[in-house]
Amino acid sequence: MEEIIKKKSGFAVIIGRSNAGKSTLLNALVGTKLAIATPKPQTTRHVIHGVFNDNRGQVVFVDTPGFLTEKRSPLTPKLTEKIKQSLHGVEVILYVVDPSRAIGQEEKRLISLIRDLKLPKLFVINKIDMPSRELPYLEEYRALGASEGFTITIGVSALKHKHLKTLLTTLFEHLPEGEPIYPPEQITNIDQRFFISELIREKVFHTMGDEVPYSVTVRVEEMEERKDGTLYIRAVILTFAERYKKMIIGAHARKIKEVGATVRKELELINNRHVYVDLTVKVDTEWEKSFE
Ligand SMILES: Nc1nc2c(ncn2[C@@H]2O[C@H](COP(=O)(O)OP(=O)(O)OP(=O)(O)O)[C@@H](O)[C@H]2O)c(=O)[nH]1
Ligand SMILES: [Mg+2]
Repeated sequence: MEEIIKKKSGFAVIIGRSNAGKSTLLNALVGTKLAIATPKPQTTRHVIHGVFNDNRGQVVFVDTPGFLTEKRSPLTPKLTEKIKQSLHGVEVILYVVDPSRAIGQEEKRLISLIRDLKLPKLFVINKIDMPSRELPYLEEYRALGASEGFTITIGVSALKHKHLKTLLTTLFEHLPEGEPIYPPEQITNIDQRFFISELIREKVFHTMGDEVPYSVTVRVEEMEERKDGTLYIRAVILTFAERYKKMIIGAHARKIKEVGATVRKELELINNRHVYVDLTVKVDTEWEKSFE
């Protein structure tokens, strides 16, 4: 009789301070861009699932907002709540750290959030592709991982896809046997409209650099497939002050055109069809309060 090898499955939540590279890691592990990544803190605002399948089974990676103690906006407590909720019902914790930054209170508070959870906890030191002179805290992080009772410490580069296979192997070792959670053809919980609004937000950050506030949100108001096959998208970028609106639009609408063009190019590559992106910028002081 043929031996039946039981497959494994489970949720692996990715947590860490803002900017540690969690979303970059999710995308790299799943092999598709699902979550946007920018140098801005608190880029991720929603819990995003990314599914990995192979003959060993299925891992559902859960990307979470970055942990930030500094209260920058009404969003911070809401995002912290999302992080806490995302820790329920998971099988493994991937705790991601950035060794180019000092450990600090924030790290300690985040670790204390997971200290009592009886789960395998992988201490993932990201960004090891950076030159060693830019990683002065590497040894301190290794010591932290060891002293805090993490199951194992792994150094990776999400950006350069280094040691991700090792990470996956370790993960599967710590997952229970089980049936897949998502059907094989589905790789995420997010829909196209949400992804497009996130992509626009990412390009706003990339185009603006440091001058734009991180407090920008995007609403896709119309998404339609035209008869000629073109995907037509109309979206509004919301920000909270007139001066930021001006900045996002730019002189002679240069900035906003650049955002539109990069979004269009990326969507055309993904969808393999013509895309038309119509963007406007509006001032809305209230959106953060109604954020859920
Ligand atoms: N050099 C290097 N940079 C990385 C790596 N992973 C992520 N980054 C960069 O770090 C920045 C933050 O990456 P994100 O993936 O957005 O980080 P995050 O933890 O999801 O951030 P939040 O969603 O704000 O919490 C981006 O500029 C990434 O390009 C890595 O392995 N090496
Ligand atoms: Mg993120």
